[in-house]
Amino acid sequence: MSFGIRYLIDRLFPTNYGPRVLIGGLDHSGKTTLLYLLSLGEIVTTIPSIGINVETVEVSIPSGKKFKLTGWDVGGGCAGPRQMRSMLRFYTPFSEALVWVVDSCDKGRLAESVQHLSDVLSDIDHEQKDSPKTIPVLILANKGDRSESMPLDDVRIAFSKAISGRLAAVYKTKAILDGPTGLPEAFDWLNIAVEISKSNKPSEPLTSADLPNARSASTLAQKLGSWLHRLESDSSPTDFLTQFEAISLPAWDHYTHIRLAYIVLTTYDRQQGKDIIFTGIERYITQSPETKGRSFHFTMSYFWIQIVHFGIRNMPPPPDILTSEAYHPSPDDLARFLLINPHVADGNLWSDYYSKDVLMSSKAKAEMVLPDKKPLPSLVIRDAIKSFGSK
Ligand SMILES: Nc1nc2c(ncn2[C@@H]2O[C@H](COP(=O)(O)OP(=O)(O)OP(=O)(O)O)[C@@H](O)[C@H]2O)c(=O)[nH]1
Ligand SMILES: [Mg+2]
Repeated sequence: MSFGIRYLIDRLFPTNYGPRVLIGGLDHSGKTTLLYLLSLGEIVTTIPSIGINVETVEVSIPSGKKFKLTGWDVGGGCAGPRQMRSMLRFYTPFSEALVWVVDSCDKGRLAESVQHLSDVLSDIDHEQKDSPKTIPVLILANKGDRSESMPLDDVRIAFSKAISGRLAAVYKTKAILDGPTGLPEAFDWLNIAVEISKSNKPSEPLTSADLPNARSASTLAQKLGSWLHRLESDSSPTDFLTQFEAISLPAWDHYTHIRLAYIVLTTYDRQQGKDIIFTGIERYITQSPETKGRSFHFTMSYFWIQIVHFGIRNMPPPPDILTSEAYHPSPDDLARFLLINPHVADGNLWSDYYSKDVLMSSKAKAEMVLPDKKPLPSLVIRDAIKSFGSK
């Protein structure tokens, strides 16, 4: 079986549920809050997003219509701007629009936000150098409810050069419940802009050859692409577990560890899954000739189990499933998991949480040691949504 990433994304996130809209912007600008305000009509308590929050939402626009879209909120908090830029670059060819969220109260970071958007747009131009620049860009000057927010014109002026010559607009928004949010007007514009841009889009579907190439793409985007390709021809989850049991997996690398954690944690509950992974990895390392010289690392294994566990919890149900309660990602859903949690392909993700000295200590190898840089995630946004019980 061979198919391009475009085909995969079209299958897993079909556009008959509305255009795919990427939501970017600096950390803490309000991307996740806005996405869930559109999705639930509620203000949820957010945490800095690690991966990507994907929700299909319907925005009531002033023309009386509903604009249905799938929002891809690319977290800027934990992965950092460099990763976010690479992720936006990876997903843009499959998206119909870019929403850029700005904290209009943070004058000190306005120039950074402008620079970051300019970088993202120049990446997009580079990726699409043979086709017109048609992706609409909606800039949301967010947090407009606060008295210290900058006037809309200041934000417009700051971004004017970055968006010059593009299909772009700047709107003021606020994630508040008592009063207008500015979102219907902003998305009314986006709805029209997407229609306009469609008429200019190349109609040829992209193939795997359209993936960012090895030289130009950043490491994380490259890895994600290569993992998705590898998965196409990989064994079934059942065969994979049999090979794991028989100490005969074709490789013992980061991809294999993540696939193992994903398959086991979607097959068994977390506690049972954790025990199976711990015991299995220790046995594998002791018995396999491929893992000679390696030793079992307790904290590292625990760290990845946690990250995969949270990634699974953060997976939205496919749009044709109405209640999130009924959705349990299956062991076959790894491609979907990876597209929403690309950060798991970053083998150095642990360094956001642990210093090298702490993680590589003999204590951390032998037993669970807590992170010294920042705590492991303890809640994902979808847990908060479930607590609303409104979906
Ligand atoms: N007053 C006010 N606060 C807001 C608004 N939008 C978001 N916030 C707050 O800003 C903080 C950050 O919001 P998030 O939605 O988590 O920001 P984010 O852009 O998703 O951040 P990362 O996931 O780190 O990239 C939260 O405390 C929100 O409650 C707004 O319009 N007004
Ligand atoms: Mg977020």
